[in-house]
Amino acid sequence: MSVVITVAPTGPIATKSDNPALPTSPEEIADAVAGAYEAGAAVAHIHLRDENQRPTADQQIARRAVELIRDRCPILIQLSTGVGLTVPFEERERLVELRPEMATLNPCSMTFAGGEFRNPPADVRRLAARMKDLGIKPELEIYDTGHLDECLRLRDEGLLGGNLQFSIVMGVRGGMAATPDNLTTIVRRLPTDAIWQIIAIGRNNLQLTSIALALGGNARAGMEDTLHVRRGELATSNEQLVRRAAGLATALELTVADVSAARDQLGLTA
Ligand code: KMH
Ligand code: ZN
Repeated sequence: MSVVITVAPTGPIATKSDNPALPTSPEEIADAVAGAYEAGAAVAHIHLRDENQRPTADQQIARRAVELIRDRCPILIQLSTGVGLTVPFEERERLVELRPEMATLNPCSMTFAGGEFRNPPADVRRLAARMKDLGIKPELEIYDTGHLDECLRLRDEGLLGGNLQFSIVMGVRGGMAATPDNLTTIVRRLPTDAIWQIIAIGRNNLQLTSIALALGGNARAGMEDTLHVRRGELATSNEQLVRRAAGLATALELTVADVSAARDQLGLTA
């Protein structure tokens, strides 16, 4: 099976003062995604920002970004319904009405860096049901072992179907630390037909991504997860970070999935 690389070009937290190459406008995001697609990304995980770089679920901004990306390349679009810590769930969930191929589903509330990431059980269930109605593939973001159990509960309640797709998120303050031990513990507990990728935030990004690839996982790359291409050196583009992840896969003699292979692996209908 080939490795699906997801580019996460923006995220909800960093600003251009952290890295001037961070794309924040719909035009910059579409440019970054097109470059990442050329470098091997098959999926784009998208957060939007307003004109002050604040995270937003504004439908017009989101629609513009989606249209610009679709004009540039055939990459699969995964909208973040996490959006940002300050945006109410009721605004976040409306992003799925734009009918992306995929969208994130965060199963549990948690401390997130210095803030609170609110995902109340009833809201999560409403969003999961809507995504199921619309045929949007959920990207299940699990930051701890209990989050996996909650996803399995959602599946047992009939709110998730098909082969589940997990993002194992490590290195967020409030979630599990980015260690090999935590990664293997979670991977061992996944359903046998699950698809998974590593999201390794911060300084252990490269090491944990390498381990995940060797264990059979997919990879995420981009400035949402790390602003640096190596210690002390800021990344100059998302494309550069995707090339780095593709290079890791190639060094491990793994094939990088194109969009059609990614569709097959993720169980998306054409
Ligand atoms: N918005 C962050 C708090 C997602 O994309 O769904 C978490 C996040 C998850 O980025
Ligand atoms: Zn995100």
